[in-house]
Amino acid sequence: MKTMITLLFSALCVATVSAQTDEKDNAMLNNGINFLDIPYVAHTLEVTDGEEELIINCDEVDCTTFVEYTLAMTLSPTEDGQVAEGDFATNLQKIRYRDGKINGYPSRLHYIADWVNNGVRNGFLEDVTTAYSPYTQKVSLSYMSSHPELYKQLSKSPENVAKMKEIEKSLNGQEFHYIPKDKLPFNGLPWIKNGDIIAITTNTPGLDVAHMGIAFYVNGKLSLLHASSKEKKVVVSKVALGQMLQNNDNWTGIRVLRMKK
Ligand code: 2YP
Repeated sequence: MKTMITLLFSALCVATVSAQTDEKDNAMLNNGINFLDIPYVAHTLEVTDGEEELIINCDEVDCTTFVEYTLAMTLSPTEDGQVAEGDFATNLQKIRYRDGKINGYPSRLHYIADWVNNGVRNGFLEDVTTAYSPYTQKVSLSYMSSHPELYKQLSKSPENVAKMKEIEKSLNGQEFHYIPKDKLPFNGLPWIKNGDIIAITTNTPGLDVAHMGIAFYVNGKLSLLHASSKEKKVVVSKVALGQMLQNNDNWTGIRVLRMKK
């Protein structure tokens, strides 16, 4: 399979890690903070009409690509705190594609349940929720195969829809641990750390996760550093993550994932 790499490298993808928080050692958070005010743009991975390829565009992000670029940067440090460009692309491909192999649109990890399984399987993510929260949800995915019109590569390819159906089927029935929204204090929990990846679970039929971001304690409040579709850029939430969940009837809780070196 041709695995062309389209590098829309912007300086940001390889920006140095500037310690902007009191957590000098928290590279995930520091790298994420470098994205503040970067515009929120949807569908930046759907810009090519041909074969699926690795797109790198750190100048326009959505909630998922923001987390992916931040994670890829943090997995690719050089000794002097720079980001190694080659490693960045390699690690991004490992994060975004099943077992790091690009093989058409369905090989991209569209559902976060699949994206988390892949990170755990390949040793660069751990699901810390499992150890600390007894609450579980069963995966029941059908959103993409039942809304092909919302996805360019599905609306014109019954073959891709069929492949997405198989992927949904392979994931369905799996259980994951989460924190229900009414169990998440606004000042957070001792085991949720700055820089942790937050996946917000949803009751939208056929979907597991509706939004993603990075944990950031601000004045003792667990806030969310995220690419906001409302504010059209990367921001630190003004309200606590717990309040964000209360404000959205379709949001049911959170999964907490942590980068593993
Ligand atoms: C993902 O949506 C897409 C991927 O196809 C895409 O829509 C799905 C099931 N997957 O490669 C990826 C990057 O663009 O985005 C995300 C979307 O959140 C958006 C981007 C956001 O809040 O900014 C992930 O799935 C994370 O939460 C859900 C959400 N999708 C929907 O709510 C349909």
